[in-house]
Amino acid sequence: MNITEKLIKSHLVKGEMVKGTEIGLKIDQTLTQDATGTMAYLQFEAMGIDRVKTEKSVAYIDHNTLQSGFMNADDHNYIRTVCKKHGVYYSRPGNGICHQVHLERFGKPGKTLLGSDSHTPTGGGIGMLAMGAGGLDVAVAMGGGAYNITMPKVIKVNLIGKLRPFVSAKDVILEVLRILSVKGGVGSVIEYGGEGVLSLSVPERATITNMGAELGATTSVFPSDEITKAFLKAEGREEDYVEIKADDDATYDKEITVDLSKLSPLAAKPHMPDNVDEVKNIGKIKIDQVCIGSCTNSSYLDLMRVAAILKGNTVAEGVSLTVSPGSKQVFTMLAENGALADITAAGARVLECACGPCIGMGQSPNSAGVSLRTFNRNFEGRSGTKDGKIYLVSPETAAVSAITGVLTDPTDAGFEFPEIKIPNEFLINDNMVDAPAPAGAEVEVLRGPNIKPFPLNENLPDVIEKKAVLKVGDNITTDHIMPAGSKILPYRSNIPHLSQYCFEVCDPTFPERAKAEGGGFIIGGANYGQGSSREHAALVPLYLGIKAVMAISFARIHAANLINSGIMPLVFENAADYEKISQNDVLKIENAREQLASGRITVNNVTGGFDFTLKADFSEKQLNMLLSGGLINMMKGNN
Ligand code: MIC
Ligand code: SF4
Repeated sequence: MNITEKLIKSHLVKGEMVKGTEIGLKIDQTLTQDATGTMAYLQFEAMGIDRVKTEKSVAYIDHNTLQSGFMNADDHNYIRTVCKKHGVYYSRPGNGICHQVHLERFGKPGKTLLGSDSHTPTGGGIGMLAMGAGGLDVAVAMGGGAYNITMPKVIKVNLIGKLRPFVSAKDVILEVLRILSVKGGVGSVIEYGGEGVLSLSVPERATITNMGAELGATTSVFPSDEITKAFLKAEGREEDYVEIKADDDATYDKEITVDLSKLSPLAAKPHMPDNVDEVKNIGKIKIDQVCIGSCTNSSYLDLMRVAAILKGNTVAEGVSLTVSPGSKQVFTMLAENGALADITAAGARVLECACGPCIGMGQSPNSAGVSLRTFNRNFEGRSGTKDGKIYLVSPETAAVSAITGVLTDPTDAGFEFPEIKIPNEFLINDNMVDAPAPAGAEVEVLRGPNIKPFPLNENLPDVIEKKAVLKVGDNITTDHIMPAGSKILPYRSNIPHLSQYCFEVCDPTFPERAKAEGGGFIIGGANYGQGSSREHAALVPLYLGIKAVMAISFARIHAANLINSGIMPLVFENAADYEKISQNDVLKIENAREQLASGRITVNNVTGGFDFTLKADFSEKQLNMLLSGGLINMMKGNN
């Protein structure tokens, strides 16, 4: 067996390990963050379960840390108290980004982790089966329920050779994205192997599994080996180590080889993470901003290299450099060993340990500004500046370029390569993680006025005749559907307010039009809903009356979120039909319930005067959810 199969086998509670069929997995650990957590805990409360049933559940506060109003602080108080009551550990604001902290302090090889954030696969860096999901699925897992996925294919990335100085883990995942594209991982787990694995430390492996989310993969995983053991030991958790490796005769559905020694510094150009080219080929373009940090590249190793490059230099005139350490552990270690002083002396603007600019919480670039970021996503508008040009690069490329003022290949810029080792002991201080109250203790849950009830759907009607209120193209991200950023993110627990911004990047008139039409259908291209796990990209369309999304294909987490909300994700049987439908066409589905159950839906385009068919390939549970108008309705027994 390969690693993926071993991890699935040891957690299988439903179905059989037959590719393409639905399986249920036992979830050992969960994590939430504050932008998806409020909704997840409201849903957990709605289930009426007293205490979480997982081995460890942790709530992190890392996204909504700009507090320009009462909203975020209210949400944090709610999450803090609801966690205390129900058995969830609470990582306070300032303690760091969920994925970085979870890797350092809580993740365990061989365990499953479900997180209400798409970059949860970071845990694959230590041999976990770590997956992103919508908040409702995480709530179910906290209540002891299984998590359902399609039994994935396994793609092996065979790493050979060793990285050259100034070429790093970010360049590895950018190369994999260049080869496989943002759709290339759909339905698959990306498993890393080969002798090259041995030259990569845990933080480097975690950079790679983290950004595997951009491949659309179910998750990514590395073996758990001596390097994992050394990392856990340095975190004071050697007892959490177990070895996990693929059998010698393990088989894979596909194999690709990446020769680490042949890689050069790469960059993902605007506006997609797979729009990858060599830094050298892109040329020395003038830059306005450099942002170093995010759950992809904010480890001790990353920031020590950055500090060494910056030491004794000055950030170029006209360039703004920000550095956000991934965790309190990283931040404190940099402060204690003096590296922080090298960073600030060079002129960097040091931000708190949080997502920050990655999710548009401040630091939007200037108009048409060029920003180099060590993050994982460069979708249009995500930075907060619609015409901002975001390039995703390694910390080494970012730091060197911040000094030169132009995009610079760090391998031949005359800098000395900083040899940084993973320390034998990290600085351990969990004083910012609050333990839950004992079971049965009286805890008052605080709820601010920003927390509004979440919308519920109705049973699927038998006849639906509505307009195609919006038609969009390929690779629509959840950042298009439900943007984030500093103005909108504070309203994650207020769906009516959020709804005003739905599809703002594509068509700001959409919310008003959808409301005026009493809802309707969305027509999408390939890979609809890629990117984040935010279930708000389903809850808001539900609030606006969307009944189905008809697309050429869907991203995994978003499709699951739509089903959980009772919105049908339907796939064109003949992709060419996508072209034939125009925005505002009236579409009619008759016998919707019966057709849905049959797995195939014929739709009449009333305006165009033709029929077309859609695949409705759902498991029994998914079918029930759609008929009932979503998971919560199904649990309540509505049908
Ligand atoms: C992201 O990187 O897009 C986020 C913000 O972390 C999201 C979660 C969210 O929208 O709250 C994700 O990756 O799932
Ligand atoms: Fe936060 Fe960015 Fe990571 Fe999402 S991708 S969890 S916003 S740092």
